[in-house]
Amino acid sequence: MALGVAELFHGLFGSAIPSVIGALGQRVIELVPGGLATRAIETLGKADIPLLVAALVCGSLASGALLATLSRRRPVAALAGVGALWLAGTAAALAEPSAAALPTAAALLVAAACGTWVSGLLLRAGRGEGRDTGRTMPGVRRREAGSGASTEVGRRGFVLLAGAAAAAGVAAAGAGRMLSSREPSREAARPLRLPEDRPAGGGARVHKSLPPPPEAASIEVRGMPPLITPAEDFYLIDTALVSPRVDTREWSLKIGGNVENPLELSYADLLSMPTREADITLSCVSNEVGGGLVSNGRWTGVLLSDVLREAGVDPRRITGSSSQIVGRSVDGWTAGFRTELAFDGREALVAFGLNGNELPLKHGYPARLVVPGLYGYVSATKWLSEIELTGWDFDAYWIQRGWAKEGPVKIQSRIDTVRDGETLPAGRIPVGGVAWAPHRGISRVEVSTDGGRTWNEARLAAQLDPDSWRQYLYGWDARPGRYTLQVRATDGEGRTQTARRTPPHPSGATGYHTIRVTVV
Ligand SMILES: Nc1nc2c(c(=O)[nH]1)N[C@H]1C(S)=C(S)[C@@H](COP(=O)(O)O)O[C@H]1N2
Ligand SMILES: [Mo]
Repeated sequence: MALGVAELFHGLFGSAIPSVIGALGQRVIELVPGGLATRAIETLGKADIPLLVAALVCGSLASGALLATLSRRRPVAALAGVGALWLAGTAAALAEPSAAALPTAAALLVAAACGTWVSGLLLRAGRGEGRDTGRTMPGVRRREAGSGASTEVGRRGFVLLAGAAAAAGVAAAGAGRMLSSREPSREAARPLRLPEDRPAGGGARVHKSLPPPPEAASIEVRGMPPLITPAEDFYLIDTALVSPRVDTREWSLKIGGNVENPLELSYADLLSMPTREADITLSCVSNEVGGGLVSNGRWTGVLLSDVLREAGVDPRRITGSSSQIVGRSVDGWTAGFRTELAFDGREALVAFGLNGNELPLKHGYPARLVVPGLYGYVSATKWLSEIELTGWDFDAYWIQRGWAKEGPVKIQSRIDTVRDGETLPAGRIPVGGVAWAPHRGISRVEVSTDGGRTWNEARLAAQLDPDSWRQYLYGWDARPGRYTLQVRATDGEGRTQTARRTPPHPSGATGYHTIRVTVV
């Protein structure tokens, strides 16, 4: 009941009164050691957050039950326990940057009071006070002298009351969730088409949009991932239990720290700058060899170097105290990389669009950073609120948790058209997939069908962009038997993937994607 009422308050008043479960979850995510957190992300995948929420709800219910049990003997201690729960919930909620202290504390007090009141009712019903005989609930001995009435009435009454209380609590929580998912920017949940490309406000707006990818850049074969990943299939990694909801009328992007001319751009300001589209493959450092934490997007945005120049950053005058670009999100997450990378010619973007639409909420609406060639954890700040130039000694979120300070994407390749453990009919088997070395491009992909003893040249699709992944295909004439398939790629600078297997921590996995198949 208390949780339900708390959720209802959150729904009614928005982020000023944060969701307690959400806030508790967020604190757990922050407090667990980095290694454990990433292990959880890797093993649980997208189930990690639902599981965390379920665990917190169960934990809360269990502590409620314990306190109710305690209250029959030691009501004062039980009340103190309720106070402690209230304090913990309030502390967790107040750690949310958006929380308003007094309303949050008061709302949670009301929630705790509701829960306590309902518990009191249930306990009295459970004892069957003043009505029935010795035993109303299994194991619960009534205090009053027996009157000989039916025990069933007490038990049924208790079950009814408990059911009603549970239903009311769930209804309150449900109403709260419904209310909070409506606000404030509905369109962000389902991204809109970006405005058509036209000069804004009479000014000469320069927009470089891309033609559709050439057909030669795609190989049509079953199991091949699309060249441009649809937004709804784009991999998803972040520490936000609930994606921050940003109202673009209130949002701004600050560019500060050690810059000549600190700036604050509104959403309209950002969109009125020269924009461009760029095809950039984004990948997560936690991706295992052969894993799915990599996608290719067609991003729309403003060059990060343009934004920095506006703020008076001169690439020839980068000093120790401006050697790192730190992106900070509305919810306080950070990522940082070397300032010179924004000026070395790569299309590092302050992106506000993905595949022709606004950024989806989960992928950073209204704006995020995308830097070709860098893993997301050092660069790709979603829900971007601030870009700060600072010294190299500042450690961003995942660096504090033990991941490598610099995160260049390691060259990787993956077999997609054939799966590990598959049984295939003899004949021509298309072995294909994607290879990526963002910003360096892919110059060669080879496939082995004998566990790496011999290698066969794969056919490459046209390179869409050196920042994008590249599709390959090898037509394998397979005879019956058991085979170990491997793939390896060479980047645009002639460097071939290493066979040495290393785990994702601390700087990205290496080794060849290896699968076993049976041909019959
Ligand atoms: N605000 C914020 N931005 C973030 C993260 C985050 O936790 N919070 N995670 C980063 C990581 S580790 C990766 S791999 C990419 C993933 O971006 P995507 O979810 O859009 O695929 O976002 C990056 N940006
Ligand atoms: Mo990541």
